[in-house]
Amino acid sequence: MTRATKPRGFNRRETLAAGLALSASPAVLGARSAASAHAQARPGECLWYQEPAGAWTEALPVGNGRLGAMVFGRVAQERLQLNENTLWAGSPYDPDNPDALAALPQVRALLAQGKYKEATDLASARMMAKPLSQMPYGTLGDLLLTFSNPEQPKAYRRQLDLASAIATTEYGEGTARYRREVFASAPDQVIVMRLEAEAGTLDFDITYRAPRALRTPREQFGEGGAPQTTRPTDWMLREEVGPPKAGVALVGDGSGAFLVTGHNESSAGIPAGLRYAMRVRAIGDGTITQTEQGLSIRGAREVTLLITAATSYVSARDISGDPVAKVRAVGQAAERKSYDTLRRAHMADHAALFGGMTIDLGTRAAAALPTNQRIAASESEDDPGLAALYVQYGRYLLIASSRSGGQPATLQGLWNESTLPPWDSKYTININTEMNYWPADPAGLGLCIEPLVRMVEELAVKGAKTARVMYGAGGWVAHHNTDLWRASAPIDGPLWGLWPCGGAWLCNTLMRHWDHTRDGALLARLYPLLKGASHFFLDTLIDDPKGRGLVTSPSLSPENEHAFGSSLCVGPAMDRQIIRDLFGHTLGAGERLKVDADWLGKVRQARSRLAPDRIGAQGQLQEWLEDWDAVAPDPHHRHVSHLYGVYPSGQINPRDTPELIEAAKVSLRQRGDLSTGWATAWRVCLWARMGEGDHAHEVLKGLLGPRRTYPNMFDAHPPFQIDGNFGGTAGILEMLIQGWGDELHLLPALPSAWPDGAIRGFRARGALKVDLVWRGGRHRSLVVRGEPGSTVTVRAGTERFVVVIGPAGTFERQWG
Ligand code: FUC
Repeated sequence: MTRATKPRGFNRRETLAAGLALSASPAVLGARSAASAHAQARPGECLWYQEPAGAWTEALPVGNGRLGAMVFGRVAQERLQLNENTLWAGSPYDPDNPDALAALPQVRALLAQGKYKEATDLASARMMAKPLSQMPYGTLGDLLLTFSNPEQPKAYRRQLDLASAIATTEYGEGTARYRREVFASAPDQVIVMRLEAEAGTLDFDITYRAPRALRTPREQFGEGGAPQTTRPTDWMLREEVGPPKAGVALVGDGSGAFLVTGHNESSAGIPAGLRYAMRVRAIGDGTITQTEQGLSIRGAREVTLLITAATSYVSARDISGDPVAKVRAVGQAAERKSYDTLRRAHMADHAALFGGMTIDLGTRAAAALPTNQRIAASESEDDPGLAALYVQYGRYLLIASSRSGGQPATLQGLWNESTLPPWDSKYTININTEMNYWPADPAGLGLCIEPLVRMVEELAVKGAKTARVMYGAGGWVAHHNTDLWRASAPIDGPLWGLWPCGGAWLCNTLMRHWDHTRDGALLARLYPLLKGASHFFLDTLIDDPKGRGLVTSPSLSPENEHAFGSSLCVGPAMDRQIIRDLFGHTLGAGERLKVDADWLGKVRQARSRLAPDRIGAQGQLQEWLEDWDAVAPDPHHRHVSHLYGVYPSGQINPRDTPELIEAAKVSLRQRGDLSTGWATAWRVCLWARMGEGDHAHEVLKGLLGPRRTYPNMFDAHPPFQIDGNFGGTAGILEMLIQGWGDELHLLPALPSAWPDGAIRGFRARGALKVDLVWRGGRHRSLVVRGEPGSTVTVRAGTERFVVVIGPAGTFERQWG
C-alpha cells in the first residue's frame, strides 16, 4: 500500500528562533558556514572527522541508556545502526545443574591432592551450567536513508559534541548545503534525527534492515592486529537492505509513520521469547509517501525523524510487555512536541549529568587535528588534550549507555550491530562489568550506577537458587558471566566459568558507590545483597589442607592457567582479596544499620581466618596460594587478578602495606604494559595507584594509540569492548586524585607530561566534590565542597592536613 501524506512541518520561524537561542548549535543553515556552526562545540569536548564512517568503529554513538544509534554520516546513504537494550536472545531460563552438588566433594578432593586435570574433567562433566553458554545481546538492525542524486560533497564535516550529546553531519553539493543532527533523548525516549537542506532539497527513501548475524573475524579476538583501517573515502557508498527476514513485518502506522515488528533470536536451545517493535515517524515539509520498505521523502527542506523501539521484556522473569502499544504511545507523545522542544529537553537532561565535571590537561598543536588523526599520531606526538577528551568521552559513553531504569552497560555498552557479537556482548563479571563502573562515581556520574544495583538485586535472586542447587549453600552466588536473564551458573567450561566470586565483586563495586554517596537508604538496600553474598562464603569456604587459612575451592584466578594443566585451583589470591573486602563491607554496613550482631561475629571471625597474601620467591605477589607464578604458561596474561587488592580495592596500598606494593610492582612488571584494551586500562589504574605517574602515562599512551583505540575512540580489545574506555577514564582520574585508606591523595601520580592542569567536579568518597588546579607539577589551589562539618585527611606531596568543610559547605586552600 502506498499512501501520500502532506504532514505538518516545523514552522520555519520557530526553527530560526530556536537556532538563534541555542548558540551551541544553530538549527538553521543560512549565510553561516558549516565551520562557524561547528565552532560552537568546545574542542576539548568534541570528536570530529573530515570523512564519513566506513567501518562501524568509525561511526559515532548516541544513546539514552535504553535506545542507541551508531551514526555513520554518509552522503549517498546514511546509516543509523540501532539498539534497544532489552533486545537479547532467549527467554527466562534456568541453567542450574543439580548434578554439581554430588560432584563438588570429589572435585574438592582431587584439587586437594593436586590432581588438577582430573578435577577439571570431572567439573566439566558434572558442574557446569546447562546450556553451557548464556544469551547474547542483539541489535535492532538499521535504518538506511538512501538519497536520490548525491554528488561528491565539499566542506564535509561530522562531529559528536559531547556537551550537547548531538551528532552532526554537514556538507555542501554545488550551491546546496545539508545538515543532519541526531540525538537520543532520555526525557522523551526517542532517537531524533533532523535533516535540513539549504538551497537544495531532501529526496530520500528510508528503509529498514532487519538484525543480521555478523561474525567478528576470528583474528580480531587475539592480541595482535592494528584496528585502524586506511581506506579511500567512498562518498557514494551504499549498503544492501538484504532479503526480508522471517517474522519481521513492516506496516504503515498513520500519517508518515511505519511500524516494524519482530522477535528476538533463540540461542543454545533457549527459545526466542521476546517480541520487539520499532516505530519511525517522519515529519517534514515535502511529500512523504509510505513504501513497502519504509518511507519515501521528496522535495523537503526540513525533515525530522522520530524513532522509538521497545520489547516485551518487563523483568528477568516477565516478558509480557506490549512493545507495539509502548512505541505508539511514546512516539505519538514525542510528535506532539516541536523539534526545538525535544532538543532543548534532551540538552538540559544531558547537561545535568555531563556538565558536572571539567578537566584540562593542557593543549598542544595536535589538538587541532581531526580525532582519527590525533589517535593515529598520539603515541609519538605529545597530546595531553587527547587524554582529557578520553575522560569526557568515557563520561559521555556512561551517560549514554547506563541510565536509571535501563540495563547496565554491556561489554559494548549499548552499541552492537550483530546478533552474534563477540563474547555475546553480555556481562563478564570477572572484571569487565565492574570496570565499566570504575569511573562512575569519581567522574560525577553516580546516578548512572542505578542499573547495576538493580541487576545485582535480580542476580541475587537467581544466584540463591544456584547456591542451593549446585553447592548446597545459603546466600547467593554468581560466576564469571551473566546476561539479561541474570543467569548465575558457571558457563563456558571450568577453566573460565568455575569461579564463585562474580557476585561478591559486584557487591564490592556497589559499596564503593555507597562510600561516595554515604546514603543511608542505599546502604539499607545493599545490605541484603552483601549479607547473602557473605552467607554463601561462610557456607562454602574450606580450611586450606596445608593450614594457611580459609580458602575457596573449586576456583581459579580469572582465566589464567597455571602450569598443571588447568586454571582450577584452591584459594587464588583474588578470591581471598575479594572476600576480605566483601566481609569487611558486610561488617561495616551491618554495624551502621545496627543489625545481625551475632551473625556478624561469624563474618568477623571468618575474615580474620582468610589466607593472607603471600610474596613468592621472585619477590612477586603470588597469584596463587602456591608459588606458581614463575612457571605460569602465559607470563604476560591480560588478567592481573591478584592485583585486585591494589586497584580497585586499596587493601594493598603504599601507606599500609609497602612490602606487598613492592611485590605487586614486581608482578605487574612481569606482566608487561600493553595488553588487550581493558587489561591495558587496568594497568594504568594500577601504576597510578602505586604512585608511578610516568609509568602510568606510558601505558596510557598505548591505550590511546591506534592499536587500542578505534577512530571513533571506542576501545579496541580488539575487537571493540567498552570496558577499556571506562577503565582508561578511571585510570586518568586516578593519576590526578585518589581516595583510599580514608584519605584523599592529590596528584599522587601526576606524570611529567601534564605539568599544568585543572580538574573540577571530581567526586571523592564521603560525598565530597573536589576542584584542583596545578602549575609546574605543583598544587596551586584546592576547593572541597560537602556537608558543613564533614572532614577528610588530605595528602598533597609530603604535606598532610585535615580539611574541615566550613558552614557554607566549602573548604579552600591556595599554595603560593
Ligand atoms: C574475559 C576476558 C577477555 C574478554 C572477555 C569478554 O573473558 O578475558 O579478554 O574481555 O572477558
